[in-house]
Formats: sequence, structure tokens, C-alpha cells
Amino acid sequence: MDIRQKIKEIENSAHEALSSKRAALADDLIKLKNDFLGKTGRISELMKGMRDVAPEDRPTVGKLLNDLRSAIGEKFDAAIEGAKAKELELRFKKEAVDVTMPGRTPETGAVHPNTLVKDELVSIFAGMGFEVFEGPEIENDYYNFTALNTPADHPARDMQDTFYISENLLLRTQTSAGQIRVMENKKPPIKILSPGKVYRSDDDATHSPMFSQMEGLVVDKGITLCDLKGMLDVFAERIFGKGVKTRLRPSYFPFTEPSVEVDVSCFECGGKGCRLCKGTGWIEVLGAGMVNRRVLEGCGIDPDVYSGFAFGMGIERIAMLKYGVNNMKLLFEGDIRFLKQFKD
Ligand code: 2NM
Repeated sequence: MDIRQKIKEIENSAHEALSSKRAALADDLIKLKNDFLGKTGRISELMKGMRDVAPEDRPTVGKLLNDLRSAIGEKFDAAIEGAKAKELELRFKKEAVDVTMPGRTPETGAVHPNTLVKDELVSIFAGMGFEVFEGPEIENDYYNFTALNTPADHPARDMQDTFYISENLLLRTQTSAGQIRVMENKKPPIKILSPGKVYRSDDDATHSPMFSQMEGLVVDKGITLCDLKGMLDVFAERIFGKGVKTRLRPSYFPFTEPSVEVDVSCFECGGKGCRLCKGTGWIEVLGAGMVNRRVLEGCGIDPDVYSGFAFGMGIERIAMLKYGVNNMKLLFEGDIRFLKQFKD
């Protein structure tokens, strides 16, 4: 075939390649360009054919070849540049970030109502001069029972009621176990608050084997039941609202004498009687009393010089009353849908 014909053919085929949609990507175009203009490309092959061209025709054919080479080169370069620009534009579009879009809000938890109540109680009592003391959850028999004047044959000591770890070690059944340690180690005046988890072998709709308690203890010269009553009145109004009153009823605890149950006037109906207070106008919220002489004595505190009062309440019970929770189990399940309702 005549070399001029081949030149024409290559020119056509280059045009065809450039106009075809297959070569839309810059990388493909670069490959194609190489097919024509590379070291072993079709034009280089033609250059080799120059040998066979008659000497008088060489300048013309040479010029044709050179023109072809630069024309094809320019066209491919333009196409490659165009393709690159288009690809960049596509990439910008794809990777674009809409800075006006609202951010993703991470799921957050909520403070447990037990914690809300505990924090509020601590704040109320701290305002009256109480210091927080948290004892160990694993106690021995002495601190949990003996020092609290709970004799060996007391039902509370029964395996049925207490979680024993060994003959001497157990899960504390009340936080007062830790308060004994304070009375042993510190001379009055003592004014402490002990929040924490306690454990009792009890499990039904109104009892959980683990629950939270808050106990308070005041020991000094001349402390009377009147001081307890005065402090309770302040506490009741702060936690349940203005106008809430307290009432003491006789009760029994081995570690206090006398012992009392403390009711608050119903904050729902103001004392007239409603469903919450079961028509009585009063709601039982805690137990308390004057620290038994034998407990003080056992801690090395002279009961003829010092006296004290103590009280204890269940945090879950206060939380249920305060927030109107009618099922105690809700406080132990950790369901975020329940907990989120207490967000402020
Ligand atoms: C209660 C009721 C009455 C109490 C007693 C003591 C201690 F350590 F002083 F003996 N701390 N807390 C106490 C008294 C606890 O809970 C219902």
C-alpha cells in the first residue's frame, strides 16, 4: 500500500478513536495516544517505511508524516486535558461537602433518677453541714451487725435475708456499717451522710436484692430527738416542696432507742387524702432514731457525755415518690426511653 494512503488511513483512524465514546477517560486516551505516537506506535512504524520512499518524494512524505504526528499529538493532548478537567469536576461534585447540612447528633444517656435524688439529698444535707462518707460494700459481721446491736439470733442475720460471702464476710445490708467505722475513728462532733448500694436477699415487685440507701448520723453533746425532728422538717420541705410537714411514729431498730418511722404530709393532696397517700394524708419516707447507747459505747464514745440521732432512707423509694414512678423495676432496667424522661 502506498505510504500516502497509510498516512490517510492513520489520520482517519485517529479521528475515529478520538470521536468514539469509549475513549472518554483520560487514562484510555493516553493509552490510545501511545498506540499512535509511542516508540512502537503506528506512526513510528510508518517512519521506518521512509526507507522505501523514492528519494525525490522523501521531503514531501516526511513533511506529511511530521504534520500528521503533530496534528494527532495536539488533538490527543487536547482531548486528554478535556477529559482530565471533566474527571476533576466529577470528583469535586462527588466529594463535595454540604457545610450547611445539620450535624449528626450523638446519642447521649441520661442521669439516672437514683443519681438525681442522691445528688439532691447530698446537696440538701451538705447545706446543713453533713460530710459524705462512703464505706465498703463488702463488710464483716462485726460492722454490719454486732456493732449495730443486732444480736446473733436476730432474724436480719439469717442466711435468708443476708448475702454471705463467707462465715464472716457479707454484702452490707445497710450503709450504717460504714458509719460505725467513722464513730470508731473520729471524736464527736460527727455529722456524716452515707449514700450507697446495699444488699438484701429479697426479690419481688417492691423489693430488689440490691438497692440504694442514704443514711445520716449526727453525734455530739446534747443531741436530742428534737434536733432530729427539726432537721427532718427542713429536709422534707427541700426534697418534696414547701409546706410539707413531718410526723414521727414509734418503731423499732436494734441500733436506735427510741426508734421512729418518719412520715411526710402528702405533697400530692396537701394531706387531705388521695391515691398516693392511700387516703391517709401521710407518706412513710424513712426510719430514724436516737443512736442506741450500746452502739456508741461499742465505738468508744461515752453515751453519758454524747448522744446522737441517725436516719436512713431508700433512694429508690424517694425517687418513685418524687418522680411519680409506679413500678420499682423501671429503676433497675436502665431502659434509655425511661431514663430520658428525667432529662432537664
Ligand atoms: C435507719 C434507721 C435508724 C442508722 C443508725 C446508724 C448508726 F450507725 F449510727 F448506728 N446509722 N444509721 C439508722 C437508724 C438507720 O435506716 C432505716
